[in-house]
Amino acid sequence: MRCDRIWRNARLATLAPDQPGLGIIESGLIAACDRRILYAGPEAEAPAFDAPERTNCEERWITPGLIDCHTHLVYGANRAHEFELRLAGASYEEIARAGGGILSTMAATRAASEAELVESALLRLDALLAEGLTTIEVKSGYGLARDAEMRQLRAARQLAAHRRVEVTTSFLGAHALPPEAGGDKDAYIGLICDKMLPAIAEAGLADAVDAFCESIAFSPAQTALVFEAAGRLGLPVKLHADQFSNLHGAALAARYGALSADHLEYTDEAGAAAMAGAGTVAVLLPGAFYFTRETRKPPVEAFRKHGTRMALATDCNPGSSPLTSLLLAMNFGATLFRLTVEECLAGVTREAARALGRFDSIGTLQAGKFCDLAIWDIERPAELVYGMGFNPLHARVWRGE
Ligand code: DI6
Ligand code: FE
Repeated sequence: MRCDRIWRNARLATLAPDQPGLGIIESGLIAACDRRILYAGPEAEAPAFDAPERTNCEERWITPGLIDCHTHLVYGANRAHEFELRLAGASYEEIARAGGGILSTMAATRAASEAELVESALLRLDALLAEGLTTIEVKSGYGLARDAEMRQLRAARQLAAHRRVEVTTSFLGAHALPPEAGGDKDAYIGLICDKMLPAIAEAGLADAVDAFCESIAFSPAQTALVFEAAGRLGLPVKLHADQFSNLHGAALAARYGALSADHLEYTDEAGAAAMAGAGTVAVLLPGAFYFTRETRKPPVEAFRKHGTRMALATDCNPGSSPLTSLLLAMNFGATLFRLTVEECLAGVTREAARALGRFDSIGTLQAGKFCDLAIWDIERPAELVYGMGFNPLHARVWRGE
C-alpha cells in the first residue's frame, strides 16, 4: 500500500477512546498519507507499506502531538513587577481591583503593533513547540475594544503562518471591563454582543467565544448574554468558571452546551454533574493554581464520579500563569490535583481535542486523524509527567512532517 511515510519499531500510546488506559501498542507502526494517519497499530498486523520515507524509532514512544487548549499567548509586555508586589504580600485580586492585572496588560497590548504581538508570542510558542505541541488555542481579551481585540486575534492566526502548528482562537472580550466603559459592565456586554462579536465573527477571527465569569469580572447573567450572542452567530462557547468563587459557572457553561469550562477550583458537585451531562470538558489549569497560590482544588473526585472529562492546559498568560510548558502542567496536575498519569496524558491530547471541538481530527493516534505526533526518548509514559524541567522530546511531527 502506498503512503508518504512510516514510523516503525515504536511504542505507541494511542489514547484511542475504545482502548483501556493509554491505548498502548508495543511494536507499533504509524503510516501517514496526505497529512493524515493511514494506519496506527501493531507492526505485525500492518499492511505492506510502500513508503519513500521510513523511520526506525528504535523503540521510542510516540504519543499524539500535545494540545494546549487554553492559553492567552498573545499579549504585550509582561507582569514581572506585579509578581514582585505579590511576593511582598498583595493578592492577585487586590492588584486587579487596583487597576493593575488584566488592565495593565490591556494597555501594553493596545500599544503594541500586530507584528510586535506576533513576535513576542512566537518566543512563548517556541517553548511549547519544543515539547511536542502541535495545536494551540489562543484567546483575545487584552484588547477589550473592537479593533484591539481583532488585532490580537489576527496576531494569533498569524502564528500559524510562522510555525508548523494549528492555532484555534477564542474571542474573550468579556475578560475585564476597560476603563472607557466608565464602570458600566452591562453597557460593555451590550457592546460585545451587538458590535464586537458580530464584527469578529464576520471576519472569521474566532473559532469560539469565552468569558470570565467572576465577581471581579462578569456576572452569570452577563455571561449568558454573551453566550446567547455567540449562539446566534453559530459560535461554540467556553467559560472561565469558578476560579476564585462559586458563581455556578460550571452549570451555566453546561446549560449552554459549552465545549469546556475552565479553572473550576470552586465548582460544586452539581456543577460537575451538569458538565458531564452536557459533555462539557473540565479544563484544569494547575499553573494558575500554583502561581496564585490557590489552596482550593478543583473537585477531581466529583469529575471522576460523574464521568466529567478532564483536560489540562497551561493558561499561559502574564498575570496568573506565565507557564510555557505542558510537561510541567502535567506534573503540576499530578502533584497538586492528584491526577493520574493517564489523566494527565489524556488531558493534553484526547480531552484537550474535545475541549476545542476538534476530537474528530486530532488528539489520538487513529486512522483518519491528522498525523500530529510527539516522539519521546523515554522508557515509560510516566516519565512525561514525572520530570520537572527536563524535556525528553526526540521529534515533533505536524501533519505528517
Ligand atoms: N483567569 C486567569 O487566570 C487569567 N484570565 C482569567 O480570566 C488571568 C489573566 C491575567 O491576569 O492577565
Ligand atoms: Fe485563562
